[in-house]
Amino acid sequence: PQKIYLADYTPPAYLVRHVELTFRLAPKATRVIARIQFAPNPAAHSRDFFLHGEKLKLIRASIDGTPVQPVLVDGGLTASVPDAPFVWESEVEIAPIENTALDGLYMSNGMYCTQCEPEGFRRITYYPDRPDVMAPFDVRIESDLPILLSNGNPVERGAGYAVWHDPWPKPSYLFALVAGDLVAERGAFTTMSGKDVSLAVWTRAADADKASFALGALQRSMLWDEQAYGREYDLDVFNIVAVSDFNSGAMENKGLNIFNTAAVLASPATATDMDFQRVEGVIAHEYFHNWTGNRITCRDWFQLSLKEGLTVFRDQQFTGDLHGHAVKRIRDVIKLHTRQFREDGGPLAHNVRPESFVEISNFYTGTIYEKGAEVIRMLHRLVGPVAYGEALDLYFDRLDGQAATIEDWLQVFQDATGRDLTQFKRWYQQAGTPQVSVVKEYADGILKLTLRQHTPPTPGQPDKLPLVIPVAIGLLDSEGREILATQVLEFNQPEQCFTFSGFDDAPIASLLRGFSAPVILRQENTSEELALLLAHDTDSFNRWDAGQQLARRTLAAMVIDNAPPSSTYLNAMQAMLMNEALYPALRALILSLPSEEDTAQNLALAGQIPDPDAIHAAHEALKNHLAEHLEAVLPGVYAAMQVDAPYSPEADQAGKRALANATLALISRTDHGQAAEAQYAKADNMTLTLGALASLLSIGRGNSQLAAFATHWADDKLVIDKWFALQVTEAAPRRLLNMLNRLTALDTFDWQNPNRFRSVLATISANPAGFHQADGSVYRFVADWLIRLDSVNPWTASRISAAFDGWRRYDTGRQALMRAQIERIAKAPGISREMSEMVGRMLA
Ligand code: B3K
Ligand code: ZN
Repeated sequence: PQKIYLADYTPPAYLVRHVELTFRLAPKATRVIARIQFAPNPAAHSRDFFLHGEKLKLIRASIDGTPVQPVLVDGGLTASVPDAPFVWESEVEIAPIENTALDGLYMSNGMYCTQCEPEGFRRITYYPDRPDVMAPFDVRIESDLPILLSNGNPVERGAGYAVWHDPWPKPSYLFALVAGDLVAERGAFTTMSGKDVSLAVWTRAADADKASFALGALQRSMLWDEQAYGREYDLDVFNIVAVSDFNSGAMENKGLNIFNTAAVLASPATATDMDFQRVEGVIAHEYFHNWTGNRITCRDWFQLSLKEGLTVFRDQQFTGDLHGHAVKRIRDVIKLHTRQFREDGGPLAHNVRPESFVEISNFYTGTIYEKGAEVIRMLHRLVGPVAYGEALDLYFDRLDGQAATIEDWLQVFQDATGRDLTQFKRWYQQAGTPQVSVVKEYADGILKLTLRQHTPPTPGQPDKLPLVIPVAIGLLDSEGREILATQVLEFNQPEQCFTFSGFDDAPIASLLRGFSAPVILRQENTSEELALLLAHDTDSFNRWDAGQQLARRTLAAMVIDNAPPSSTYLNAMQAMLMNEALYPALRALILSLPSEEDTAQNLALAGQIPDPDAIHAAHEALKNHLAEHLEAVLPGVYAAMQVDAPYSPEADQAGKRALANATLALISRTDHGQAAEAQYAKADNMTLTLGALASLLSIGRGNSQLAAFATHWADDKLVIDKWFALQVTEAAPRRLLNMLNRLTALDTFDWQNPNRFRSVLATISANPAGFHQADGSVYRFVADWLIRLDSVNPWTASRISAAFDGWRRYDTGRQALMRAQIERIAKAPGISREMSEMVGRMLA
């Protein structure tokens, strides 16, 4: 397959001044009539006229009203056109009902909907389907379905048709259309300049009771973006539609966001606290794209992080502002560690701004999203919030209505702050997670920290240059009192010393506070120092991190040396758990062990070959030790976390439930599930129900509850997704294959639905010891299903294939077994371009 290079970018030959689309909807034969005003682009290097098009049946085409016979070529068409503005008209036929890839215009449960990002619009009509071609759209939808929606503002509604007008020039990837039998949860928002906006969240009638939270989240997002970024909404309406067949979480189409039901529907009975928070976060994220993504878009797909990194950073700020920054930061860093660090350390590592790709759809990754957000967070920290705000104002002023690049983004920061960002830019150009080692020396009242940075080689990038790494640091005395408040060291050399003076005693350094840079910090702290940081650091993030480091150490020693768990760790956990000054959500996070994936990464970093069985055994053993060590105190903490008030997803209550569930998981290890059974029986919300069920399954019980749960929720797909996923995560590793075979044989395993497929297949990596069964049986199972799904839905299949990206980390036996499966996928007949790029990179 053909690779595309950033360096080969050329401006479009023709610009589009206006687009008019008419849709005559029919499941098997939808007609799309496009009338497009083209004009030669003065900045273009060529006059070649090329329109993308895939899986389209061309009925007719004309230029300035004269019928033409375009030349159909691979991936589109060409035609000879005037060297002056002209009108292109075409009519094509497509079959939404046959579109199982869920890319372009497709049908899901009787409803038409679209997904165009990144390159789905070319499956709707012939068009220059690239983000730097922006145009206003007028859309007419003809259908007897009751609800007909598109981008922009409604213009006209008559029997069997609706007309929409989107005045804001947009790239084709932001086009959207929905037609179906839907009901609305309606609301309103008055913008800061006094404009009234009608809001609606559209669902199937059966889900009407699960839309009000999303509507509120939208209103909170609109207000926050005005207050925090001065960004006002720019249309008369804002529509959100829930669809159950959807490849990703949601899509920011202008004025018409389309959401996976999983990222928009929520009610206390069916959604967990984490689901509520996810819904709010995704609603915010998509809404924030209206400015960072839509008004200012990407010049080309290499710049994807320009909109995604920034918008993730914005949604992180939003959630932090609303519900507390420390907990949000910890959760984000956990995700970064498990998803992005793993990617960055393996064959799929790539730059935040890639320089080449075969299929851009393979780059909706932790690196583009989460590392991209980390890079902006570092910039924010380096320049400070005030300068950041000025730079963003300049960004919106200067680039509104344009398709921009990472260079444009960095330039506004240079212009607003006078700072030279040449070295900082390497964060966009260099893959891999930097490792920072710290040597501390103390003498005569002076603390000297020597920092060294090193980024390991990644595919195609053997040598790395030093990065600008903001290291937030504070110092504590031996009693745990803060003697130096947070300051930021700018660490930009391969090796650099920083000194601090005026101490009576050796201070304890709290480094990388708030996780100030996406690096792996290697420091030789004693366990006592970590325990002190855990107990006293003023930085909540580093308290959590100190607990994780203690856990990592004890887990590593348990795996490698069969050591008993460290009593420092167990005692520190007890003290922490009993500390009522620490809010429950934080205690729950500190009490939770790092994931088995984290332990595997950690061992690999230490030069060990991770043994998934030994890692699993150590995690189980440590949980059992914790359960015994804390046996006397757990019930008291658990009891104190019971909430009497009616359910609310707010942080206070959610934090209590998080700690209730975390303590329940440990209590279940010594009480044979009694407390969990009781919690299950009386729970009136999904958080406690699922927490109880997870506890029961993790100790090999809960079968009757599981059966009752399935019956009770049989009609709710999202809840049944949880039922599938929970059994996969909690299965004993040796029983996983049986479980997988059983689950995928059920009638309810509707494998063409991405959520259902993921609930089983993408959840397997949350059970690493199960996935890595030494006989390779689960590898084979996953590969079989990936090959099967790839033939109908390459996007979702190729995402999940990343489950194999760690294959080189393991013993030669497992390596060979995994490699064999990756090769089998590569050779499977008819494999998609998406999948073939993924497996190719993994084998390279
Ligand atoms: N921009 C979309 C990504 C859709 C990818 C689909 N192939 C969602 C988001 O990041 O907001
Ligand atoms: Zn996004």
